[in-house]
Amino acid sequence: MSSRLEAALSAAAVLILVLAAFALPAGASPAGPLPPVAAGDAASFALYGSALTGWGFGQNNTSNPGPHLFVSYASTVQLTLVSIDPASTQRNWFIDYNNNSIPDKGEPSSPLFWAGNSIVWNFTADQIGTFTYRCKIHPTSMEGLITVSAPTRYTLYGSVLNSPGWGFNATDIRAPGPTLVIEAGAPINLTLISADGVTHSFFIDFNNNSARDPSEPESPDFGGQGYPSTVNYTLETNITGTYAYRCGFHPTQMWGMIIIVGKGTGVQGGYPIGLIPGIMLVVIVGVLILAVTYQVRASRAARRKK
Ligand SMILES: [Cu+2]
Repeated sequence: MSSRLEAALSAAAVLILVLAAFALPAGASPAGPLPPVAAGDAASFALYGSALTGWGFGQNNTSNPGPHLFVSYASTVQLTLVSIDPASTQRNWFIDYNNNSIPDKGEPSSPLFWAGNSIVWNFTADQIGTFTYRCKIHPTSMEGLITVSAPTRYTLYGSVLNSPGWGFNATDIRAPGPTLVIEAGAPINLTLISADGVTHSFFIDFNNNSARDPSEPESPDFGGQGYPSTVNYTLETNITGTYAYRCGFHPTQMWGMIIIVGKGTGVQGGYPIGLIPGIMLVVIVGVLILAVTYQVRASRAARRKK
């Protein structure tokens, strides 16, 4: 390999590394399903199903599409599923995250039920967004919408003594603390409690420099002398992505991750390529094309010399 090509390739590698380092801490979109968070609310619905008339909350008010269901992310949803058609025909209820009309791995899907065999079945709402629910046997004549929203309130206990970190309760404080999932542009009620009597604060470290910057949302101080041990803080941001949250006083000991999803965009079928990874992709492909062109020209020139 010629030394000029080597130099070009190492410059390209350095450029890619710099771009990667710049892109990853801030704004990188998480891939795949969201991580587990502590279960929040519970919701329960009785759904009556018919292959002829669709879904409904009662056996005399079914329709297709059926009723729009609203639940919270990470909540346990209990469905009582009742078939109102003749006994022989079987029904199922599933959330069609990728909208391909069949239950896939990772999509909540109930056991079969039929007239005389109603079931009570639980699932965890583990994707944020609005999706179609269906019967797998009658995917188009028995469907409806379900909206899974991010939580709008969290209670967080913070401590730097003993086991430093954050937790949803005083006996489970750790670092990293629990992953929070919130929706951009929505006010989030945070109840922040000092579990060790020391002064703490909560902020989102958008640029991941472990310091609270003026542009980063931060709660009032809580705990310690002169401060309330509990504060209620309304967090609101329009910035989406995955970031660290930290204590302003103990940023490296007390931290966790927060995922801020776009309003109403959901995460159906995974995340789109973000702006920064997209730019990186274009740069990488461009550099590869340049390197190949250079190599071809260099080898042609070498052949001509011979
Ligand atoms: Cu602290």
